[in-house]
Amino acid sequence: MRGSLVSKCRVLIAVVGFALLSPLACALEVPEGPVILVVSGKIGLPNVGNEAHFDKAMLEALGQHETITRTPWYDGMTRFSGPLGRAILEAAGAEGESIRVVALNEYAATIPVSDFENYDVIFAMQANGKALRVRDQGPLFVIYPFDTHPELLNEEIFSRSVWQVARIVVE
Ligand SMILES: Nc1nc2c(c(=O)[nH]1)N[C@H]1C(S)=C(S)[C@@H](COP(=O)(O)O)O[C@H]1N2
Ligand SMILES: [Mo]
Repeated sequence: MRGSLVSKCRVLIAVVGFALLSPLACALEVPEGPVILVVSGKIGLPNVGNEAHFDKAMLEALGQHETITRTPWYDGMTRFSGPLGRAILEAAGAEGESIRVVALNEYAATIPVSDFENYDVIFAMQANGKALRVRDQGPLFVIYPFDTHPELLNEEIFSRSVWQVARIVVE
């Protein structure tokens, strides 16, 4: 079982009690299933070459955050779930100020890392309990909490709402 990769590594650090070992102990495990998301650029915790690769189970292990909101792309209230952007960045050891989020069709948007600190922005894997397939704008869709933060309802944030996300480059 994968369980929580982060908590396992925390326990190991606590037992070993040796801060120098922590980067080693926290390294991401290698994906077993199809790779859904590749994080590259300024990262400190790569698992495949100098990139951090995530399969579905690894993204699920980061914790699933629920955002219930209206969006310009779905009818009415929709319940999205997926890992928080900041959980992904933390797991990859991201060290940059902004990220370039690239879609399967090569559409890309730059998102300041501060968005992930100021808001619970998720990389949604599900909508209303159903996995987002590529034909439903999956496998990952950047979802901001629009209903609880109406200041997000603007064209700049819409342009950061990338669907069919495949890659993140930390800049
Ligand atoms: N993958 C992907 N995500 C994307 C886009 C795109 O072309 N491809 N367009 C962006 C832009 S510029 C906006 S304003 C919003 C809304 O796009 P829509 O009005 O075509 O639905 O989605 C964003 N996310
Ligand atoms: Mo746009």
